[in-house]
Amino acid sequence: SSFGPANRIERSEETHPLTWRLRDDGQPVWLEEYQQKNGYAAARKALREMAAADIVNTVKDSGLKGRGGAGFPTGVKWSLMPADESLNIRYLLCNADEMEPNTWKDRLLMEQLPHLLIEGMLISARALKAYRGYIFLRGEYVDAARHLKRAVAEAEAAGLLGRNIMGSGFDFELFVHTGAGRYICGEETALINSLEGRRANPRAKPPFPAAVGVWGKPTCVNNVETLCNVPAIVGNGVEWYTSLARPESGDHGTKMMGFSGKVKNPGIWELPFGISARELFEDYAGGMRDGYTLKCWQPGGAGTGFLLPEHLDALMYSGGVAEYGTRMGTGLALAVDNTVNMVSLLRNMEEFFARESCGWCTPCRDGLPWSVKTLRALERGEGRPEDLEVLARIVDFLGPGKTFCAHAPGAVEPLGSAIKYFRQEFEAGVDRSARTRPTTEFVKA
Ligand code: L3W
Repeated sequence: SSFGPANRIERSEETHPLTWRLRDDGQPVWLEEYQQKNGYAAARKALREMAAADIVNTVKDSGLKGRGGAGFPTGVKWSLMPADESLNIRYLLCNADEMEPNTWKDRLLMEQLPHLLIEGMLISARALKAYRGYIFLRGEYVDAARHLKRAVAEAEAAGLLGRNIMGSGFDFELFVHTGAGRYICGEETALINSLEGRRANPRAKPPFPAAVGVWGKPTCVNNVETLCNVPAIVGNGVEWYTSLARPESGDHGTKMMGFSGKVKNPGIWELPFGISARELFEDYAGGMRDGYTLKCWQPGGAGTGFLLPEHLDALMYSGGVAEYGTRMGTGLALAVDNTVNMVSLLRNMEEFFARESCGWCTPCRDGLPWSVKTLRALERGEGRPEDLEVLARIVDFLGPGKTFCAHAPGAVEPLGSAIKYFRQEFEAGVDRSARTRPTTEFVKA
């Protein structure tokens, strides 16, 4: 189980809206147990007692923000769905293509609490007047697929999915769709293309999916963890929800946060927004294993920037991490230890990003392999004197706003920060006897 005994923390319904129903043995919570633990009570309230607009407003007031890495306000996204009821084909898509390196929070939720996601989708679908939903699941998540499919069947048999759910007159069909293992499918418009059976190239935005989504229809795409927040918000109310985060935090509710790398106790915990990264690292992850020291860390996935040990003062919420020049991302942090060479680490990361580029935009398609080639040369000690300048230009060329999607900006954020903090390690790979290449070679490549 992802939540091994070492990672067990006190959890209660009042403080842990996502994880309080987890079993200590790591086994999935099936329908009977989920209902014994108050499961589907929020859905009953939403379907029987609330108008769709009330649910949207409740989620808006809660301040819930997307948990996939970008943090866009969920209620705002929901209210962008067209109000015109005659457009009655609209879709709710759950983005469960979790493939961010070091990130496995959605996997844990789906494997162990499949009904929480189904309940979250049911309430959200009611709010959005979507009669059909898809969970677009990372292909490698075979246990999650098995558990979700069984849970969907349980829910259908119990009248919690399908026609006239709970006698409310609301119909909702839910499908589990497994992807074929591409990182880019997690980008929402690539996900839409893939679901339609097309190649997973991101589409230009706007139009946003709310206007033109899957099969051209209004579509809302939300991350697994985001949707899992909805039942508790609707069930327990906005006032309770907004009291969960630490007061200094600008984000509301709790977040699945974690640490991996050579820490004593790697794991994932549901924690209030606004705890410090130091608390996460020391109190939960237990600090570094004996014999290792912390060299640097990433707050939330491969696409977030590196920070130094002194930056552990950062508070884990979007504004708190932004103060240190990067993003909270998925909230699943990585500890890099003193034995790791940054050039090798970045070469490994950029190989991943280059391989996963869809190849549509030129800066991403050509820039990422070029960064890999340059990093490989530096790693061998055969770098050219101008290679740091080449990497700096790649970081600039692939930065925000220059490509259709966030893949390239995410790929160069760790590279730019690694060069900023560990420049000497990159410079050490330069062969000073090498001839300077003409700068035009970069442009031609
Ligand atoms: C309507 C507008 N909707 C934005 C919506 C947009 C999307 C959401 C976020 O990238 C990040 C990336 C990775 N009208 C809107 C609007 N929206 N403006 O808001 O959009 P955006 O463009 O800010 O980001 P994104 O393309 O969703 C996601 C980072 O996440 N990341 C990767 C995570 C990967 C996983 C995973 O594998 N599961 O979580 C980590 O940090 O770098 O920055 O819905 O439509 N004007």
